[in-house]
Amino acid sequence: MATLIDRLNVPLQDGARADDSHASNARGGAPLPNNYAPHSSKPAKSGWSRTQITALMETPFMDIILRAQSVHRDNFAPNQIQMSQLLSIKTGGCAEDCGYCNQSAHFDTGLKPSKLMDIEPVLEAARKAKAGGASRFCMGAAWRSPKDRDMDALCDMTQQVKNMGLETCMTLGMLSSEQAKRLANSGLDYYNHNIDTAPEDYGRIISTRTFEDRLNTLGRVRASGMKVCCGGIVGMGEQAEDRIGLLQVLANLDPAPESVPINALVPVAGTPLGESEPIHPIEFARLIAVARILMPQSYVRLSAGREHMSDEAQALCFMAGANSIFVGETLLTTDNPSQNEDHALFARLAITPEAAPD
Ligand code: SAM
Ligand code: DTB
Ligand code: SF4
Repeated sequence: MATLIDRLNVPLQDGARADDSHASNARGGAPLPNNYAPHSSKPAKSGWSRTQITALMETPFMDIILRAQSVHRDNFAPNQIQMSQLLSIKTGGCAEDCGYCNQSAHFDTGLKPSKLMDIEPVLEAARKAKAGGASRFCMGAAWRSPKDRDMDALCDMTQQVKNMGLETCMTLGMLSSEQAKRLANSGLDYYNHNIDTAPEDYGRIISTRTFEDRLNTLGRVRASGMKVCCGGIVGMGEQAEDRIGLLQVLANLDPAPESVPINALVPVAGTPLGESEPIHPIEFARLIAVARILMPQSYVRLSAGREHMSDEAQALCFMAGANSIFVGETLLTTDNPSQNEDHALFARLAITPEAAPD
């Protein structure tokens, strides 16, 4: 049986260096057109060592941002951002005790729990999301794992949202292989399942499941043929080494997740982590830059936390290679910038939303 470290694909020796030579190939000249080929043909690299990632995290800020922007331009249209919209299809009352989450039944946050939504209001929300410019619709449920009795409704939602011409994503907790296959067959493009923090830090945040539980579901999602959306949260009182550990696991998943949400904790009163020291915007942009360099072909999403970020901080994250955001006034249960604010920011930066793939 493979050990956890085998399955993480983490090299045990720092000598096994990934070839990242293309990353320092800075582009000069005119800005690239927005129809620039979205993905470079170069294979994604993995096998990043802790020493390498630490060196990137300690690189002077201007140097790391320039390098990340260069990697970004080698792989993506530089002035396009993918827009995803979330909907909480089942809110609160969750059996897990994730210390950051206001939807856990373990903490008193005043959130009103509700059961799984009927299909029609979900489709209505998806129509609005599409009209607002989102190309992906992400449905989230506050579950440890879905019940088999809910699978028909979830597959039906997926199929009908997909038929609207939107990319589909769900985040429902742990999945069995059978559940993953059913969702894949119904047209689910992405499954979101975050590892949240470094393996060494996991027990501080969550006690009701293990890091390995998370990796097992990610393996089942990958085996089902769906694309993997997997990231983490910072600003939870973690150490600098934990941020490195988080990035190392993400970058060494083989293949790397197609979508990597980097969340700044949205602190909620009543949760154990609600009083955590927020991450400094410069440190957040640095983390995005290193994620971009480690996972050149992945969409890196500037996820939760934009509500409390200045336009300048968000622009810095885009400069660092973030090329996806959540749009709409609500994430799952907490506030996100309004459509007007995002339109104004995009106009100021001459950024355009990326269209859904055909
Ligand atoms: N219950 C499922 C699960 O945990 O996978 C799906 C829903 S859960 C809310 C989805 C993700 O949202 C979590 O994995 C976590 O990374 C993120 N999240 C939850 N609360 C957050 C918060 N207050 N701030 C930032 N991210 C948060
Ligand atoms: C992800 O990484 N962030 C999103 C999505 N995946 C599911 C969720 C953010 C939740 C923020 C807290 C809330 O709104 O409830
Ligand atoms: Fe439940 Fe997901 Fe919140 Fe954890 S993050 S308490 S699993 S809804």
